[in-house]
Amino acid sequence: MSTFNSSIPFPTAFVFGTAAASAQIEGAAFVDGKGESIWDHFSRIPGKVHDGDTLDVACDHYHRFDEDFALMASLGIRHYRLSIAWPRIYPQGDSVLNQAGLDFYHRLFASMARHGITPWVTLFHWDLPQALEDGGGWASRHTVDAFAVYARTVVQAFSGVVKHWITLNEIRCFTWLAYGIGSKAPGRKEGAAVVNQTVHHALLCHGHGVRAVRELGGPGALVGLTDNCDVGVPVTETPADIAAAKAWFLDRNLHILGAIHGKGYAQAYLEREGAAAPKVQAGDFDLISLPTDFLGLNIYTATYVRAGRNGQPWEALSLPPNYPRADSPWLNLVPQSIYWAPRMCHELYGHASIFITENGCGYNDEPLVNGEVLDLHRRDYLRSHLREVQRAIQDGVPIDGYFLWSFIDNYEWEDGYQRRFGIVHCDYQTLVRTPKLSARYYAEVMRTRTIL
Ligand code: GCO
Repeated sequence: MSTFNSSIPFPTAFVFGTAAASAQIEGAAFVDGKGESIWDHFSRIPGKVHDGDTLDVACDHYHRFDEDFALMASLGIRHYRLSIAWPRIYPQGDSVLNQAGLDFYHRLFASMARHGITPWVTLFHWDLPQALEDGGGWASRHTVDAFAVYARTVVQAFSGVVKHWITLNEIRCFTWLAYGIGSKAPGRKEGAAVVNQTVHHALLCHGHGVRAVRELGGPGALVGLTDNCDVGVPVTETPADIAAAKAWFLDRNLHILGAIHGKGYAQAYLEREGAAAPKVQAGDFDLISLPTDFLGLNIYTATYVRAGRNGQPWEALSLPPNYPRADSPWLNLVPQSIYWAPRMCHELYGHASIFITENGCGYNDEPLVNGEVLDLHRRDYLRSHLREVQRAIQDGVPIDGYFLWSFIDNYEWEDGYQRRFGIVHCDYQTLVRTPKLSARYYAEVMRTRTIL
């Protein structure tokens, strides 16, 4: 292992940015012809979302994007990852195009350009048109055909304006958590065969997204997937624990990362799933395994893994109840996650360009006191993770950028507005934005390209 020196600046070309997603910040849920999304629908079912919070207003970014980009620019944020709301473009999923939806994003990208901010655009960040869900949602192959139409429309409309495309955000969350566990919209609780099929359909959409960018994205357009892989961190950074964590990583990610890098599903995955394995049609993997330009990783947490005993290849450890975590119960604090996930992707799949497309932490109740939010916990999270990013770069892992989640407090899915991930505070009554201490801290890191 290298001796790591955190005072070395980040490379000049390293991209610092922030991220958010359409459904979580835009509001204007039924404005200018936008169709209902599965989250608009799900949030109205009693008991599904904390306090029954809806996406109707959110941060009202739809009407305030100019103000938001001015604030971003004032903080020195030059790159912003956003997503396009599919139901604004095709309110019913496919069929009828809503020009007002495209016009909105034209205005938004023009404002970003005026403020000197580069867009990184995710085609799908969970807000599926409800009309498609009514026809079977991600369990139906019709959704794949609809996505292909949507992706081509959007990429063509913004070619020349958008150069960085992300096909899908976190397949696990909108398939397994949404169709298996049921905690996310549409809240279905299906068996393994259906869930595996939703993943397969998502992988096909990823392929359609890549193809759309290649054919219609214009010169220099880049495309990749954003994945929230399961991350294994070796308990000790010794060859035995590293090998165990790597073997665990490979196994846990066979169905998504393994699939996009293969010519079919891995034998180990097919054997494990048996009769529940996805149904694959001829030619599917020609799409799924199309080469991409970068890999996006959303990294928040990890599982500790050590060398196995009694002939086992690994041992994944459970955490003690008082292990430190953010207020999101799943967000155990493991900064080494952001070192090991990119390193393993680089070593196992040969990625030459990796972007951290999300990293951040959620806490409740971050009150404004004398005009300030002293979110020192977030500053510490950010700093400890950036140190691991830098360590990875110094060890030769090709991490080319980092997007902090999130620019502003927003709708945290089933946790509603209770959980705040922003470096900018949003007062949901007045919609006033106030940069937190973490925003000032990050601004200085970006300005000096050094961990302070
Ligand atoms: C995700 C999504 C974001 C979340 C963020 C915090 O990772 O779940 O990409 O939309 O808001 O990650 O949970």
